[in-house]
Amino acid sequence: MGKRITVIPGDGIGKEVMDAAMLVLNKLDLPFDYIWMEAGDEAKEKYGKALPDETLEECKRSDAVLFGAAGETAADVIVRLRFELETFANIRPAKSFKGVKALYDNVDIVIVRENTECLYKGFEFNVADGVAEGIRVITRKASERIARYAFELAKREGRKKVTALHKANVMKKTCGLFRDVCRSVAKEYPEIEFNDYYIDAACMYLVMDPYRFDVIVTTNMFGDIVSDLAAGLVGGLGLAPSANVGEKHAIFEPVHGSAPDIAGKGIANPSAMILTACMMLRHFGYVSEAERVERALESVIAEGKTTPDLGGSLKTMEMAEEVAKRL
Ligand code: GGG
Repeated sequence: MGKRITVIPGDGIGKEVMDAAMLVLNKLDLPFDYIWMEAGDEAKEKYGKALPDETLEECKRSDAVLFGAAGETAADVIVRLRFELETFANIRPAKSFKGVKALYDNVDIVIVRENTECLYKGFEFNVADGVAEGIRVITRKASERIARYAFELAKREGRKKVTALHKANVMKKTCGLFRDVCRSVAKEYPEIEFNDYYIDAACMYLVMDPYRFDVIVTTNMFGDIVSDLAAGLVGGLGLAPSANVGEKHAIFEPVHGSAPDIAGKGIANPSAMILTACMMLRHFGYVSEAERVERALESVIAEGKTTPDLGGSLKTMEMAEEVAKRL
């Protein structure tokens, strides 16, 4: 069945990597209608709103959103979109690629980040001169939903272990609730090993011994931070895709932001965006198409035909063309 996909390139390198991913997607014979919409810093300049109403409406109408990056307006665009579309699970794989110089080989971790609450809810207030407060919201309902999602993902993907990350010794109420709910959901999945760590200790373990992790489940802000760390283990944000999934909607976005330091130079690594498009293909059941693109990208990377962040000398579109040529 045909799918309606809202494409939002956004800001900075978001536009560059989106063009690259579309070059690859257009090589496949897919029944997709792409509706290009605006959001982000530039949209705010133009329309006074980082997420214009027409863009939000189109996202709600679509079967999926393919998103590039937002700059300073990330909270008003991507974080808001996740709330509006109730995409409660943010899936962020960190996987090694042959030919990429990284701290470790054969890392294969999936981070399942709760996407609808925590400090990212945006409940922040200036309460007095020089005093700002933020409210951290953690609920049993959302914690149960994300914990169950993590275990179901582990089952579906044949993974063996789920690790919950929290800081329940300090944030006794919020993290305490999250940890307890994860422990209790774990009992429903005796076939899957479960443990939990404090987030700080987990960061050290990730750097020293990433092989002790398989599926990680954690709250919104910790998930954001730990997924950049995990991306760093396998070669950087240029290789880190993600999917935001809910009951009705899905948003696919690379983990990286708009990268103003390299925007406009044509050197952004398109891999994260291409892998993100593959997550969308899998979501719609186009598994063999996703595998074809992933194999093509893997061979391009293994041959060193990459952008400078991975040691190559290709431009963004040249790397995408290498992938497209192999399909
Ligand atoms: N750390 C990479 C980055 O800048 N990502 C964009 C961003 O901050 N997105 C907000 C989020 O993922 O919550």
